[in-house]
Amino acid sequence: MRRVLVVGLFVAVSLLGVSFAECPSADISGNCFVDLEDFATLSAAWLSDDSGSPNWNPACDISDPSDGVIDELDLAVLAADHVSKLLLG
Ligand SMILES: [Ca+2]
Repeated sequence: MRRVLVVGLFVAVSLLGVSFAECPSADISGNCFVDLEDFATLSAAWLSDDSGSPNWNPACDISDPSDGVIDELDLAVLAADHVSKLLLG
């Protein structure tokens, strides 16, 4: 019984690690795809910043490093991840 639990835990942790590793950084919606849903969410937060903008969404601050502004740096990350998915499948 103990062996089954250990193996089950190992498999669960391994699967979680794989699923997190495969999700692109620009996956704002959390569905592991960079698609129009992510683009729409980023668009809704466009040019907002973390100083009190009503449309600020910290999940959209995907530039590296994150800088507290939703701008072309975040859009570039989203576009690169989207194109990467198209080219690599
Ligand atoms: Ca940013």
